[in-house]
Amino acid sequence: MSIPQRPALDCAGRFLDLSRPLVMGIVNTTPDSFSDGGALYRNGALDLERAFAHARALCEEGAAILDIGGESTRPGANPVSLQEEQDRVLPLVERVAAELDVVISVDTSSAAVMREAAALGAGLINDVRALTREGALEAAAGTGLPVCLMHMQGQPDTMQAAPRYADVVAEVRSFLAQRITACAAAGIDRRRLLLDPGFGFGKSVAHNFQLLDRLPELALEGLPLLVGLSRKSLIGKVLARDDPERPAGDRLPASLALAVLAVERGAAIVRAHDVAATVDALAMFAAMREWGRQ
Ligand code: YH5
Repeated sequence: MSIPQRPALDCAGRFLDLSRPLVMGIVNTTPDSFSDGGALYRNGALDLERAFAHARALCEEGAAILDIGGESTRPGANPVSLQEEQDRVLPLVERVAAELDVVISVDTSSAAVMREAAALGAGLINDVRALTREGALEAAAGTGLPVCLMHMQGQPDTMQAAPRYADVVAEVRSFLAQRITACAAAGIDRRRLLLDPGFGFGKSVAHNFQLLDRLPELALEGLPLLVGLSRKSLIGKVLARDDPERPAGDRLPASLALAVLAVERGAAIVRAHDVAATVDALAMFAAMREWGRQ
């Protein structure tokens, strides 16, 4: 039996074949980043050379997409000014577009950053606020780029305080459905959309695992799913339950397990810090799909 083929996703002239799971490598340019912890900074300023070297390394490890972001959205993070976000993100987008053969995703909620990054060569918009900020729908529509719509309950500074849902899967589905409708009204073709449940964004451990287990229900209208589970707090919480001594930094094996569980449930793109290891893990899934069922 043949599986219906999805047409490749046009990311500003570079095409993503979503018939096999792809890895989106994280390039975080914020100084307070949880895991890449300001490693791209020197004397308090973003070092463009270091950031570019990191981007190039992730490409060489097999990332199909690089997600470049300048706003910290981890739990408890403080808001960033537009100027600061532009200064962090735009020079790196320009440099990567000029020198690397990769789709650039810009991780932003700002209409101005969307427009400017697209003009410099970005191929995808990744908005954790699903184009709800002022002008974002219009800006994203104008770029012609694909857009990842993510669910979040609350705002980053307070979202993990007391996440509450009657039915987390139903609520995430209903939010995403509403954003698909808003995109359609703004002239964004459905075929340009990716959906993301937003693991860790206003969710308890139980909420996150319900969403993961029932991931297939989130693929509204058959749209491709993107997931971000790499190194997130839910891993630290689950592991701490079995072993309180376990250092929080040691999250790679668990991140790989979650990546495989997600693609097995239909995720098309996995957002990850550890690109080489994630590519290897997902290659086993692809091999099973290729050779397993004859
Ligand atoms: C996502 O899931 N996540 S930024 C806290 C951590 C580790 C990692 C406490 N942007 C997503 O990666 N975009 C982020 O440890 C995202 N989906 C999409 N589409 C948060 C992050 C992180 C937070």
